[in-house]
Amino acid sequence: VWKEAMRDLDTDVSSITKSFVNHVQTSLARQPYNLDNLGAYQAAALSVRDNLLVNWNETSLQYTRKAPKRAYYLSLEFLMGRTLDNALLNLGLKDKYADGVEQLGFSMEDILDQERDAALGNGGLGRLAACYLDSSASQELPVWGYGLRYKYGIFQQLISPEGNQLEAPDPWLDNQNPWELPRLDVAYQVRFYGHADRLNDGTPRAVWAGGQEVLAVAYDVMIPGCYTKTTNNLRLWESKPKRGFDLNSFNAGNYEGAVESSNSAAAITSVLYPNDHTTFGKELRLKQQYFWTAASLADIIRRFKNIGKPITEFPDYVAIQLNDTHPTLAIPELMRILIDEEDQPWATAWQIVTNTFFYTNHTVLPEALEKWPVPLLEHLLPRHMQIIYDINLLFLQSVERKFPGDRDRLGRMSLIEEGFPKQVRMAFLASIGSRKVNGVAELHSDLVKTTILKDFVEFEGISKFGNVTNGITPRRWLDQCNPELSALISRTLKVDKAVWLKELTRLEQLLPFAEDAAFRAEWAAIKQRNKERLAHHVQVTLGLTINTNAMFDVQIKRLHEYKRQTLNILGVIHRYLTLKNMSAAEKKKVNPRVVFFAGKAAPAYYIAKLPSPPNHRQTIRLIVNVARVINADPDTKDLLSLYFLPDYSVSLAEVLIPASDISQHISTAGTEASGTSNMKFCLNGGLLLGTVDGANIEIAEEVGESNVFFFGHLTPAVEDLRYQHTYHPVPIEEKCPALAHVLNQVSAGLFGDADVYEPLLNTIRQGDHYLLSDDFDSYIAALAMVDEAYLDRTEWVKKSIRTTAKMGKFSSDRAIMEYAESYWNIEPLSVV
Ligand code: 26W
Repeated sequence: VWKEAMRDLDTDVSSITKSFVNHVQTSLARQPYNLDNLGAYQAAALSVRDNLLVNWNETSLQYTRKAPKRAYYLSLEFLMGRTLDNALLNLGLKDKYADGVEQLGFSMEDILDQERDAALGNGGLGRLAACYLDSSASQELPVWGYGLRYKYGIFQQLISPEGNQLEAPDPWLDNQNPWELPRLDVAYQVRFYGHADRLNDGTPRAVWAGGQEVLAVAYDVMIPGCYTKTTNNLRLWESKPKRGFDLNSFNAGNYEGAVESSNSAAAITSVLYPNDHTTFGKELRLKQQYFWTAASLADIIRRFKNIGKPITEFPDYVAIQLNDTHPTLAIPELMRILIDEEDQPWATAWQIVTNTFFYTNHTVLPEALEKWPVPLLEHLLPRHMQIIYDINLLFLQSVERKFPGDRDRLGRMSLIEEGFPKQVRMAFLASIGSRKVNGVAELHSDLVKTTILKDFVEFEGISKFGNVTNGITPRRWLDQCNPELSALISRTLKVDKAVWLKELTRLEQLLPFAEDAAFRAEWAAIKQRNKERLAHHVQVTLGLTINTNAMFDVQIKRLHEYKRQTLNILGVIHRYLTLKNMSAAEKKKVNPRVVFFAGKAAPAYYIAKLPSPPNHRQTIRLIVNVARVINADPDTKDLLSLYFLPDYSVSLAEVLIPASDISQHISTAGTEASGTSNMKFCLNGGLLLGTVDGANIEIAEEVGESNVFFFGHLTPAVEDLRYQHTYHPVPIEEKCPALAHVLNQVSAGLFGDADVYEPLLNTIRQGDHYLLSDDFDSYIAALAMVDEAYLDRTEWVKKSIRTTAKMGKFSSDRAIMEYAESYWNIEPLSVV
């Protein structure tokens, strides 16, 4: 009876409508006649979820039966975006569902638009984790993600009329989340505070007791692979008080106190920290990190123990990837479990640990390198602090043996940084506790090896340190966001998308079609329709009318000084001033340009607590006010307009990226570890204007330098230039008159609010850490080359086609297979 009842779900259109209506009537308890789009979305999602669950169960069963080595991706951020469209496409059911809902009187597009983004991440690091989950499932790899189920994701950004960023909470769970399964039966206790007492019985054991215990409860999110049954799991932890409230206080009549403790437990997973590239040192953030790593490890160990192998074989069955240093506490936590609970000798435990973990670094910016104050760690996690001290002692002894008497080196390499207070250097702990360490693009990995981890390379040998260039999933970032281009590619390659979406280097076969005029016309027409789709979106959401005959020039990413949105806006002002001085005849030769910005800046309440608050909030304000002036100027507005689109998100990126002619990736050389949106634009046939930085370099290697627009100083020059700025400053009027003129116009109040911008402008006039004054002239020259190239539209479209054709390398399938083969040593497992 079971067998008969358990056959796969039916996926013909009539079964789909039946399942939809069934969910409307039962799961949602609603009447078909008053069902709105939101209800329809929920019913469609629940129906699709039924399909995912069947595959998800089957996948889990296979993993349990075959007990392959598995990998776990620990990330404090998963920037998933919307799920319904992606799930439909990966299941190959989009057309049928579109048919089904239409028969019921709904439009697929409207239904998809009801979904809120799952925005449990800040930017690049979180979206990379989401792409890697998609690729793991699509490549049939036994990989699970572990993260936190934040009640509030990244804040919603509003822009006030004056151009100030305002932040509002992101209550993404308010409408219920059909994509998660609460697993109230999967729960672990996590301890904080208390005291740790060494047993001193000849073993390294200690007992950690007292303090506060919090419950971690699992929520599972299904991760469907593309055209495969494999459906992996993303397990997110929610914090809960161990008891509903504190019984002692309750009995003593202290009702408020009783609820307070329950609030403090729930607070752990209440909100995603909106910090990107800046450490904050907040106790609650450290609590999040430990809560999540402890629950994840407990879960992984429990699963391993079910196989019935001795604990020494742990690394033969488990690989754990640390996504940046955020989960580094997993290293002392696994040591604690092995020593205090499994009674292993120190050396055995350390052997297991250093064969289990892998660490990816995502940035070399000093302000982003995590350090935790020793007193805070001692208070919150006393046993872990002991273990970190022990690791450090043994480690420094081995350094001393290799480099006798080199005290400077010991100081540099110590896990503990001297100072008031002392701090634990998490990147060092992650490095020595891992089997391998990698950066995320060739240049960045070289910088990791020659700067922040130089001493560690000298000590442990170069072979431990590698590179895995980032990738993006072509499912979301081409097939889903640009369906017309996807269809054109399938028609042209004469192969189903199921094939090329999983073997992206096949795009190379598009190259000869760059010479085919009919193909170029189709290619260009699709870009044009994507521009109109974006214009329509902006019209509907913001009430603004955009000139779709213009070149679309896009910079979308977190606001940060090193990403140099300021360089871009100053370039726009330069263009505006140049246009203002042009004769009517000269203007005739100019191609119209629309410049788009989007991105969130770190919130004010958070910035205010930093030692030297960065100015990117002023950059937003400048962009908005420049837009106000330029877009209203009858002399220029047909040739240049500017938009700051509020509340950048994965979903907004899906509309912006396919519409771009040129996108900007203009970080100071050596500062952007990789960048991944650069890959997304190029995959969609947008050309790249950028510095010789991060993955831009490898993109140019693939597509050819003639198809990208490079400018600016190179990484080796940066240090010297900064030295010049500090010790031999040259007034900006002398060094870069064009830039000086632009700055002076802003200071003079051309865009209002003159004094508001002074601090921002002064960072360029004095110090200029990110070298805007060094790169401005070559930036303007590169922009002119873009203009020039765009005038020859045939050649431009050829470049666009060639760019897409050569993007195969940047599929996250390639990247995840590199991790699987060269790092984790895991293999694909087919679920049939
Ligand atoms: C603790 C404060 C903090 C928070 C987040 C420091 C650093 C981070 C992240 C590691 C920042 C980040 O997202 N880095 C980006 O990672 C992407 C994926 O590898 C790269 O493509 C980007 O270049 C890099 O900036």
